[in-house]
Amino acid sequence: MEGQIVKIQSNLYTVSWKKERILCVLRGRFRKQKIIPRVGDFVVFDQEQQVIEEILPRKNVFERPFVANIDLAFLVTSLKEPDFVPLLLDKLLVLMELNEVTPIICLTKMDLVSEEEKEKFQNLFAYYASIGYTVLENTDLSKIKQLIKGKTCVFTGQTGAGKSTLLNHLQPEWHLETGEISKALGRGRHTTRYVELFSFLGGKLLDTPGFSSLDLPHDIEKIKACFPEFSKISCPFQDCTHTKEKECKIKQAVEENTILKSRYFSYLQLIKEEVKK
Ligand SMILES: Nc1nc2c(ncn2[C@@H]2O[C@H](COP(=O)(O)OP(=O)(O)O)[C@@H](O)[C@H]2O)c(=O)[nH]1
Ligand SMILES: [Mg+2]
Ligand SMILES: [Zn+2]
Repeated sequence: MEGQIVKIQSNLYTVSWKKERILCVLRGRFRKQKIIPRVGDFVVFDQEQQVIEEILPRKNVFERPFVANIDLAFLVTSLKEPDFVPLLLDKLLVLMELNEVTPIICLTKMDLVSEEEKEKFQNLFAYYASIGYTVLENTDLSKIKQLIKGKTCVFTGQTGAGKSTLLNHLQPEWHLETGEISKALGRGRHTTRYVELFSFLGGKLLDTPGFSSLDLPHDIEKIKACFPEFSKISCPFQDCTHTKEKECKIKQAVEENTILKSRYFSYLQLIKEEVKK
């Protein structure tokens, strides 16, 4: 049988298979192979003996949270309260791009934005759409539900961005706490809770407050490759860092507003942090 690990508690592994959850242990040979099973791992298991026999190849792994095989990440992005921070979004996009996770930009609090700002945001996110990202609003519930089916998903974003509110709209019986007070409680709880995948609208949902930037790429070439708009413009220099080089076509595109300035700024921040390491 093939299933997916949805929960790990000391040496007990909960494997999800069809609609069942089967509590398993590991066979001894895993310890020799030095494979540490993670939540999200697809495994071959023996249903009768309740033993995991093999871990199947992974699509991706993250260190914090310690999980594998994430397909979709809903980047819950608030426009107001808290204000939109382009760098935060761009960092998450790079992280997902690098790990072959499909990011879905999910905007919240559009209703708090003035008409004038709304136009600004619409232009801004039209840019993200033009470079290949899916952009939705938290009111697009049916689209979000369609995307989730059959996928291992994560909802991530700043505290207060509206993650719990959105999850409650998607799955009203969950009654997740929202707002100021629950935030403080939530944080405390998360530090002690196990990572777990929940069955969710025909997919799986990872319950985690966020990703660590420890998982960001460790070289400039890799970061460059995570900015899809760069690949559309051929810079004359093969290993151009798009920073100090004269006649760099990327810098020129930023000047001409073909590349969004905030995106370029995020790129600079990311490579600067890389150089410091
Ligand atoms: N006006 C408005 N408020 C929202 C929206 N989404 C969430 N909120 C509010 O923002 C606050 C924080 O939301 P919550 O879901 O707890 O955020 P979380 O920390 O990301 O889980 C709550 O008071 C919600 O009612 C939205 O689209 N518009
Ligand atoms: Mg919450
Ligand atoms: Zn360049």
